[in-house]
Amino acid sequence: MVLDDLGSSLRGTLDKLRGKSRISEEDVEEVVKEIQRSLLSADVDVSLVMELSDSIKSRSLEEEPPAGTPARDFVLRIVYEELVDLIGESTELPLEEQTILLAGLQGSGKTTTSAKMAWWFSTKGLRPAVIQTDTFRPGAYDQAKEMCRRAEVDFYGDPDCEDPVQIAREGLEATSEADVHIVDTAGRHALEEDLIDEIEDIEDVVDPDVGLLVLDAAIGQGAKDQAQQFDESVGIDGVVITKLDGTAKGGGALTAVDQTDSSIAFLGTGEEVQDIERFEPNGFISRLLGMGDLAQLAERVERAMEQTGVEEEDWDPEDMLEGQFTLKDMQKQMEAMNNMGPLDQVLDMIPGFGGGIKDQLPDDAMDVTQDRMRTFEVIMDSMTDAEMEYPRAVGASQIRRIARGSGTDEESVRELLQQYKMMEKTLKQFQGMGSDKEMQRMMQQMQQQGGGMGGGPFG
Ligand SMILES: Nc1nc2c(ncn2[C@@H]2O[C@H](COP(=O)(O)OP(=O)(O)O)[C@@H](O)[C@H]2O)c(=O)[nH]1
Ligand SMILES: [Mg+2]
Repeated sequence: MVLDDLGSSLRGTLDKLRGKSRISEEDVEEVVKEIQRSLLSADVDVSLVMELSDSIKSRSLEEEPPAGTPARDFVLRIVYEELVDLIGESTELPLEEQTILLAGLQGSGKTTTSAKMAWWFSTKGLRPAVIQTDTFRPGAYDQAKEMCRRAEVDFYGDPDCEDPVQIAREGLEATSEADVHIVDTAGRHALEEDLIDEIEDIEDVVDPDVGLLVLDAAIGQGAKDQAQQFDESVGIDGVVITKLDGTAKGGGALTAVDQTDSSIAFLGTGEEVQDIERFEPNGFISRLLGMGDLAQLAERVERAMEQTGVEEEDWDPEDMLEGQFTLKDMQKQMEAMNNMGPLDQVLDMIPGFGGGIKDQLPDDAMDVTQDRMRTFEVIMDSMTDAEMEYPRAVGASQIRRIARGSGTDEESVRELLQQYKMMEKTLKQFQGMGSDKEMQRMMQQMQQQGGGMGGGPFG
């Protein structure tokens, strides 16, 4: 995750302010130094880092914290606002007819992004089409076609044609019924003249409304030159940062955005067509600082529910809170969780759960959880309706039968029943989710003060 390091080191430093009501110059110095260190090691441009840390410092010392605000919350809020300010608004993309041209070096993620974006527009009720003009890389046609098949969106390409400009022209005609045209282009290993010529020619024919530059999060300082060059030749309205699920630092991409006066449109977080997020500065920075991202979480939950086919009337979370929690509920919940994507990404979106707590989990804790969920699913498939409804009545002979039927062992079945009991008990104890009271309180405060993090399912 971008600047992941910043999130955890900053939390560490800020924790030292816990319990203090006033901050000394020394405290501020320490926090600022930590921010500088993290940003620089994440490849963010030096002058940008200085600018940012200067304003955090002067604001922390000069501004008067609102009455009753602990020092830690006050500084965290300033850091949050300054980071949001640095990153700026997300690229404007009205939900209407438009043509989008994607540019970028080879391997940056253009083809993947074009299918992902098409999928994203289709979830907004528009009809997108991807036009593949890459005649340079062997296999580009098949790759794009396959991804568009998975995204269930219109696709145009011509493996027998060697002229990208002709493909672009014919593609626009062939997909005239679509609302949103996404034109994928070829890349090269480096910025070369023929790449620039080719993309300028395509641009002439396509006449895009929006030009997006696709940047791999792993790109360092080189991002700046690339962004400027593409900006001069086709005009860059926004940037897509890909591969944020990896270990890349992303600071180069942020620098590029700042220095070309563009903005971020989308984030790529995986290899599947659904692994895309519309960039939202508030949520992004909240997640970065370990404060969760309720808006994004709500969207994922909604999507997962749709995919799981869970209708609100047959699965009411309120019911669960009233103690009628059965194994069927747990099964649906697990299924929905699976559809939400990797657990560690989801946890980052829950206030008080990302960062802080997650940092303390062993690295493989998430995998184990996902493995266990798969085993549980197999076991539940072997249980009868009555057993699912009244798991507490399942006895030793039934456990034996279920273990045999599911090809697992009795130990795993017992584990499942244990897990169920734990969840049931927890649900009875808590009215709602998010146990970190302090975080909740802070989120509320930020919302009241216009932090704009939106409400969520647990709000
Ligand atoms: N993990 C991950 N891989 C990605 C992401 N976006 C693209 N990729 C992978 O990066 C590689 C290059 O992507 P591709 O779309 O072919 O790049 P292009 O050459 O710019 O069209 C492929 O293996 C993709 O699966 C992402 O957000 N996360
Ligand atoms: Mg490609």
